[in-house]
Parts: sequence; structure tokens; C-alpha cells
Amino acid sequence: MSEFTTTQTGTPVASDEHSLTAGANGATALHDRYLVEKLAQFARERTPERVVHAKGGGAFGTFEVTGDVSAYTRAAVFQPGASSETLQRFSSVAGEQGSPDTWRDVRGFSVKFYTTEGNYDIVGNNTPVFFIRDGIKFPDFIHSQKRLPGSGLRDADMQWDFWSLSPESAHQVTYLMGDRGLPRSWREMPGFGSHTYQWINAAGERFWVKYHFTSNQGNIEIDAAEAEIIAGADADHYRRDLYEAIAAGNFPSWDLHVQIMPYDDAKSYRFNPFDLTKVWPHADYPLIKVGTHTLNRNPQNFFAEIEQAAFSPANTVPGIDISPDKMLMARVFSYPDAQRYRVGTNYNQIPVNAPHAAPVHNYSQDGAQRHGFNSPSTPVYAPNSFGGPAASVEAAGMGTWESDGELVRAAATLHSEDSDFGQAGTLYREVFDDAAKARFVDTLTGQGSSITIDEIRERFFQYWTNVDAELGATLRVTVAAVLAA
Ligand code: HDE
Repeated sequence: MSEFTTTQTGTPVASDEHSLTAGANGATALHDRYLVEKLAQFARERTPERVVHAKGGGAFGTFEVTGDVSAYTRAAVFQPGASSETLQRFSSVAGEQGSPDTWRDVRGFSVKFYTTEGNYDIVGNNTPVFFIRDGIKFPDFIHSQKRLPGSGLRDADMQWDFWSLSPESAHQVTYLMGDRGLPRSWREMPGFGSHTYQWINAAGERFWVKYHFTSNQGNIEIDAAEAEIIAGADADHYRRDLYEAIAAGNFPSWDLHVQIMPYDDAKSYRFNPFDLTKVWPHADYPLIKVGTHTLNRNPQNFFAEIEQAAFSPANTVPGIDISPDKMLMARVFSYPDAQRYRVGTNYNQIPVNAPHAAPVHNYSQDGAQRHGFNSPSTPVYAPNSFGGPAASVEAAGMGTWESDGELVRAAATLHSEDSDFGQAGTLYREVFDDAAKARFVDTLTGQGSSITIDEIRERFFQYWTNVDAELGATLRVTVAAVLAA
């Protein structure tokens, strides 16, 4: 016999099909506890979706170190020969839970390493840069990409109004409107930590670092027409592709590389190395291989293990820290804040978020849904004289940097070659081949002709002229032709 149905508290119930009623045709009794519990539980099945990166999917995996970067970081997860369990989540940024995977967008690329020194998260994207360089603009940027409050529709005018008034977005928008905006699958795209992070070695020496995950499946993109067909036919195309590949034993993998900048180079480098709208040319800082990340286990329960997963740039481990990137500093506040709201105060006690290879010792207590706790003999405060956990600077292996100055609201001091449009122009001219350039012009022609306000369309032309004068001139002609048709 199979098990019988019970209430949430384990009591057998009498029926899966019939409510308790006064006679077979009569009123339903409010004291049908099982009916009430079942409906109440159902009404609470959803937590709020992520305000950005709502649509996604993921899997568990293994990260194996094959290189030797011990000269740059003491982090156990990156020491020669180390192997760690991982969780990865991929996502789109702007669309809601049910939105089609193949809408043009940046894709999220989050990896949680369950290390012996606690969880380490790299929460990046499939592009190495971002639209803005100060977190204070993020809510405005996202509002402009989401939906109008009245019609509930996405809107080219507000998207291009924001972008054309925020010239620092040009590099990322060039990636987005190029082929990188439409990967064929999550398996066939790269990932980047994007920000500059800090590494600290066993001797306490500091380095600046950028992460690159290169896909062993190659980088494969689809064109806009194909993306549109897939969006209609299978909104979950990427989620299905990943799940089916792993279920069939076809495990996707990425090699993790880093670029390392000596600590003192940051002061005099030609670009501000903490500006998230810039890449570091490989000629200056070549890629160094760290190891390979392989996804090899599907979730058993999408909600418990993927929807409730909480990734955060605040989750660092000894030998790894953040940098003076204003975006990154805003993010280390924002993610745990979002997760306390979205998942709940004790979100880090949920199995997928709790450390799997390191113990937790601290004085946090109580709060909704708590189920992990210290023994009653552990003191509830620090410092104490009863042998409770004590903090250790040596164990923490934290990063530092010098900082001095008045409290101001100002852009970072310019380095010699800081410019909003320079690297965007290089990407267009030197990285895109002729076919990619043609697709890019097509996409931008569609974008430019969907702007309805002349002043914003004029700023759109100026923005692309600043990226590349010839490109700007071409768009004036192609957009005019569409509008005249
Ligand atoms: Fe996020 N972002 N973000 N973001 N982001 C979130 O976290 C935020 C930024 C990224 O798979 C949220 O738990 C701010 C850059 C990914 O679960 C939220 C700023 C990059 C994911 C949040 C940024 C990202 C998120 C939504 C500007 C790439 C999905 C709910 C300072 C380098 C993680 C949540 C997953 C998710 C805030 C900018 C990537 C609200 C304030 C830059 C991949 O906390």
C-alpha cells in the first residue's frame, strides 16, 4: 500500500477529493481543517520573484582547480588540486518569471562555491561590463527597461531616453544589441565576474582580479528571427536545454580564467580599473587558467533549490574581497537585503544557501523560520569567558585598500584614457566581423525606428555617432528609410 495523505502535522486525512459538507449538496464546513490548510498553503506557494533576473534555471556541479594561482590568493577553493561542490543559476535580466528565454537581454551567470572556508559566490553576467558605474542609478535603469506603469508595456522611448542620457552605458549596450544579446543556450555562452575583485595571498600581498568563464561548448548565438520563433514556440528554451543536457549525461563545462593586476598598477593604469563599464585588454593582463567548472546534477526541486537560491557578491571567503568599485559596494548591501525580503530573515539556513563544507559559528539567533541553533551551553554574546566563537583577523584573510578624502558625491577621478565611448567603438570596429556588424545595424535600425519622440531619436543617433561616426551616419539613413516606409 502506498503512504496515506496527511496534514502538514502528520495526521492522516479522510479524503483527497471531498470537502466536509452538511449533506452531499450542502454548505462547506469551516472546520474542515484539511481543506483550509490545503487552500491556505496553496495561496502562499509563491515568494516574490526576483526584482531583476526573475526568469532563470540552474544546476549543481563541481569546480576543480587545474592551475596554480596560489601566488595571488590564499583562498582554499582556488588552491592547486582543490575540488568544490557548486551551484549555478543562469537568468535573463528584465523579463518576469514566465518570460521567453530568447528575448534579447544580458544573461546572469551566478556561481556558488560551497568551500571549506564558507560559501563563495561569483554573481556575474555573460558580458564583462555593465550599463552604469554607480549603484545609485540602478533602480532608474531597471525601471526604464521594465514596464510603463499605465499600459504595463515595455517601451523603446524610455529605454533609449535613459541610455542616451547615460553615456557610460554605450559599451554594455553595444554588447547587448550585438550577437551577445541572443545566446543559443546558457551552455554556449561565457560568464564574467565583471567587477574587479581583490585577491590576497598567504603572505598578505594584494592583487586586483577579474574572472572569465569560457564555455567548453563554444560561444554560439542565434539571430533575431530565430530568437523570435523560439520565444513563441518554447518560452523555456534555455531552461529545457540545460535540464535535458544534464539529464542525458552531457555535462556542460566552463574553464575559469583570471586577469591579475598588481595592486599598485591600479593607481596609474590608463583606465580606471574599478570602472565596471571597462574591460582590461588581455594584452595588458593575460588570462591565467584556474580550473574547470562542470554542471553535473539537476535540481530535485526547482523551487527549493533554484528559486530560493540566494547568490550575493557579499559572500566572499578568506583571500578574496571586494574592490573600490561603487557598483560592487552597492551590491554587497543590496543582495542580502533583497534576500531577507524575498526568501526570509533566515534565508541562509535553507539547505541550498547554507554552507555545505564549512561550519557556522556565530551569535545570530531567532527570527522567523529559524531551525538551526547553538547548543544551550553556548554563550549568546561576544566577548565571553565561556569559550564561545571568537573572531580572527588571520582566519578572515580580508582585503584592504587605502582611502582618504572628504565625503563627496562625485564621479571617480579620471584616468588618462577614460571615455564612455572608446571601448564601445573598439568592440564594434575590431571585435564584430562584417556579418556581426550587419546584424548589429539591423537590430539598431529596429530600435531607432521604434522610438516615437524626435528628441530621443536624435540623441540615439548622437550616441551611436559617438561610438563610431560611420555607424551613426548609417543609422540615420536606415532608420529614416524604415520611418518613411
Ligand atoms: Fe544584480 N541584483 N544588481 N547585478 N544580479 C539581483 O538580487 C543589483 C548587477 C545579477 O541568479 C537581485 O536576490 C544592484 C551587476 C545576477 O539569483 C538584486 C545593482 C551584475 C542576479 C540585485 C546590480 C548583476 C542579480 C535581485 C547595481 C553583474 C541574479 C534579487 C549596484 C556583474 C542572481 C536578488 C541569481 C540579482 C541588485 C547590478 C548580476 C535586487 C543594486 C553589475 C546574475 O539584489
